[in-house]
Amino acid sequence: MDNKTVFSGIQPTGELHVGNYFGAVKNWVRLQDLHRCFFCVVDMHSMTMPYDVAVFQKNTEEMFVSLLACGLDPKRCTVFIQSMVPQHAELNWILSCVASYGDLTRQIQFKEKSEQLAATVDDPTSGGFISAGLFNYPVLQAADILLYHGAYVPVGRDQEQHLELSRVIARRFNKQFGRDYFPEPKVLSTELPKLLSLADPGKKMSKSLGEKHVVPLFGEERVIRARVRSAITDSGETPEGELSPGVHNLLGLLRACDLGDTAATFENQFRSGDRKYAPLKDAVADALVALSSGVRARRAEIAADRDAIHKLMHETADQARTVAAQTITDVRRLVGLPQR
Ligand code: AQP
Repeated sequence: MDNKTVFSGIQPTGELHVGNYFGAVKNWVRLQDLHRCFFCVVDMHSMTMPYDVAVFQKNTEEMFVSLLACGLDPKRCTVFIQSMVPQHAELNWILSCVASYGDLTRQIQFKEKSEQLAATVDDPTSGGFISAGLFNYPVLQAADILLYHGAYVPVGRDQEQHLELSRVIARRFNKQFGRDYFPEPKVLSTELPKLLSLADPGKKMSKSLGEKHVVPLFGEERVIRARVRSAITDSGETPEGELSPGVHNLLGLLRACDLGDTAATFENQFRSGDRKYAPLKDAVADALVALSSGVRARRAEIAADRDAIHKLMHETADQARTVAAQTITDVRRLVGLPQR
């Protein structure tokens, strides 16, 4: 274990899908023995899109439990809920005054999500409303990371642009306030940094695309098998000797499930023109069902003791708050705010 800090977060916008798992969470489990790690359920980030209060509260707790079920161990890392550590919001404001408006306007996620919201103008609930919070999202993300002096941030490819902005913000803060106070955080990628939707391999697997586009990590066996069986494998345009994006995606899933030899055998068959889609889909479905049944059993065990979960949520937030409070004391001094 070295003294570098790892920070990463996940939104409680719904159930964990295998893209989240292979793009981020699997790496978190590995890293907890290598570095000082903070992993966070970023509930304040989820407030940037329209939501239902009761569902949101339930999802936040469920995401906390799901991360424990995936193998995050509170004895080896700090796994906590963002809004229970108020220093995230405080540093967010201070860094909002360091981040550039122009940089924020160039963030692809803001463009995509605001377009998505603008298209809901006829929806009586959302009415096309786009919050300032959605625009400011990457600043809060920079605050999350820098509050713990995060040096490494294990995320999927979709977050790389935000991470670059966190680096710019850290650099500008250091320059403006005359010290190398914050490290410039670096991305740590997994072997599967961008899992594509099985239903549309032209797009990233993403909850907001709709149910059929995701394979839920804790899904029931029949759901997982049905989603894999209906995966788009070939549009009939793949030249001899090449792999279609759908097949490439399924092979990536096999490799991520530690079945590299099986993936290599299928790859050779496909490249030689022997394109048998059903056995490939069966192999992927079997691997995902095996993964899912293990974490499902573990989640059920943890979820059975709600009092223990609530106690743990408070204990881990206390640990995070101790570190965060020290950073805020330093930052307030550096930027010229009075000490409390
Ligand atoms: N398809 C993916 N492949 C690899 N990594 C992915 N991640 C997300 N999708 C993929 C990574 O998962 C972590 C948590 O991401 P998040 O909290 O931003 O999750 P999300 O935004 O809820 O994921 P979705 O499904 O894409 O949601 P929507 O549709 O709401 O945006 C991050 O490290 C992310 O990179």
